[in-house]
Formats: sequence, structure tokens, C-alpha cells
Amino acid sequence: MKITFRWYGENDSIPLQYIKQIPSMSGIVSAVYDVPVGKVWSNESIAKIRSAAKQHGLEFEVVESVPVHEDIKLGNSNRDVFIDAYIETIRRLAAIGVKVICYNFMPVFDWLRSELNYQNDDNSTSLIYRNDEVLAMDPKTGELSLPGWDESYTKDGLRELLNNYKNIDETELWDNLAYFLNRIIPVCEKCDVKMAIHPDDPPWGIFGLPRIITDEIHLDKLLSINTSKYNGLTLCTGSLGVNPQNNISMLAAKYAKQGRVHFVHARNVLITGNRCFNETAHPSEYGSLDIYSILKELYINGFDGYIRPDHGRMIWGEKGKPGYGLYDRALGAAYINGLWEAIVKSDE
Ligand SMILES: [Mn+2]
Repeated sequence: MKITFRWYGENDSIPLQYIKQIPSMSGIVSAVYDVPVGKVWSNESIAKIRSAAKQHGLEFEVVESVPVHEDIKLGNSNRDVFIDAYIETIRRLAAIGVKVICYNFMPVFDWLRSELNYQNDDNSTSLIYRNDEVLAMDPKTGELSLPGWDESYTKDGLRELLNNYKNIDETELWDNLAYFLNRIIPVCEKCDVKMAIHPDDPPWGIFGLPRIITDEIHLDKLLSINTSKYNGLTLCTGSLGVNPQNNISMLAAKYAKQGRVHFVHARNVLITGNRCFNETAHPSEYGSLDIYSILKELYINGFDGYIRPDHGRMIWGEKGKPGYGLYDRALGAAYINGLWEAIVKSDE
């Protein structure tokens, strides 16, 4: 197991030196942010991240994410142009030592929350999700105000994109994912880069858009599309864990045993109602997930990939990108390290 930390590049308010100072930190998880989605990442931008990390004694072996162009998800006739670009980016990342690429296949929206600065009783703040508030928004009216998403699309651009998905149901989306995977996985095998799909967050359909990476049945389906080990998972405990039907310890055990878990996002969530949740501090006692049991199942079943603390609360007066402050994620890393040491030593 290697513990890692997400870093948003030069514009991240958290210096690499601070990340290195977190005990046992092996490396950063990052991405190139100066190239539009669908274009090949420049060698210069990739090299810049690696050399910045190296200067601070950190590895750069995990990329999160190489975004998948919407035309690939839509299965449009020009998708091969974007898949070719994706393949070239994979090759370039492999050449500088990247081992795992996290990606997702969520139409239009990536993660979704109803509030980014929900105030907890102790004055820390968390990302939360309230289904009724999300359902009350209609992205097609142009009045959509989604925290974190307002700047990603123009109102017209968003409306047009949503319209393009009108005829895409789950079956189509699966077909388009299969097409994409069957083109890229042979390349990944050759250059030894593992693909690790991130589950949909939250794991249910939003605004009539299909979402397919949501539960055990669908994860099984994903892994059976292409049975290469290079077609694997990012086990995001918090994303899958907000559906109480998903038993994360069981999923961790099952997919680690199959050698298909390449990357783990460890975080806790408190389910507060039907399709409602708060992100919490990492320890098991604060949320609905048993983080100890999840890590134990990963260990027992031979997981040897990368793990990172996922979203944290904002604490100690820290200002920054919601979910991605230094302090609570560093506490999360320390907690994960502590659990892992205890799990390993109790097995000796
Ligand atoms: Mn995640």
C-alpha cells in the first residue's frame, strides 16, 4: 500500500513541502490542467508535475483524472479522434513512470453536491448532498446553480450538451464505455499503466442522465467487459458508500482478491436520509462506513495499490478548495496509516 495525496498543481494553495511533511506520504496524485479535454497532454506539462514532485521527494505515479471527452461518452462518430488523443496521453504518462490512471465515465457532471460549506456543530464545514434540493434544480431552465459547477459550462452549452444525451440510455452508455475500454486497454497492457474507473458520485442518475458505475452488479459488468487486470477500479468508499445497499467491506474484499483494485479513495460519509448524506471526518465513528473493516479486507485480500485520503472537512480556520484542505486530509492520512500499521502487525 502506498499513501498518496491529491495535488491540483501549481495553483493549489497547498505547497508540496507540506504534503511531504505528512508522515509516510509517498507521492502525489495530480493531473495536467492547462490542456482542454480531449487534447493530448503536453510532455512539458507532464514533466513539470513530475519534476516538482521529485524536488520534494514525492512520487508521481497516479493521475487523477485524464478526463474522457463527452463525444466518447456519447459515442459520436468523431470519438476515435479523442480516443487516439487519450491513448497518446497514456503513452506519455507511462513514459515518465505513471502506473495508474483514475478516470470516470459520468455524463456531463462529475461529482455533485447541494452544498460545499455546510456548517457542522463544531464549526467545521463539510460537503453535503440533499436529494430534494438537487431535484428542485432544472439544468435545462438555465437557472441551475450547482456548487462547484457554475463555471464549467455556459448555460447554452450545458443545455445543448444535456440535449445530446436525450437518446443515450444506460445500454448506450455501456456500449460506449466498452468501445472506449477495448481500444485503450491493449495500450495500457503494453505500457503497464492500469486504468481505475471512479464510481459515479453520487451513485444514482441525476437530471435524467444515465449513471452506470454505481453498485456491485455494475462493477461486475464493468470488469467483465474487458477482463484484463489493466481494466480496474478506484474504490471510492464515500461515493459507493452513500447507497446503504453497497457493502463496501465486501466490495473491497471481492475486487482486491481479483486484483482489480488499483487505487482507493478513503473517506467516510454519514447517510442522513434517503439519498442524503454529509461528508464527515475519516474515522469510522463519525460516519456510516467502517473504515477499519474496509482497510482490513483490502489488506487480507492482497491489495498493494495506491490509497489516498479523500475529501476532508475544512477545519482550524483553513480556507481553500472545499473538500481539499490540508488539515483534515492530513488527519485522514494519519488515520489510514495508523489503521494499516495495526492491521499489518496483528497479522504477524
Ligand atoms: Mn473519490
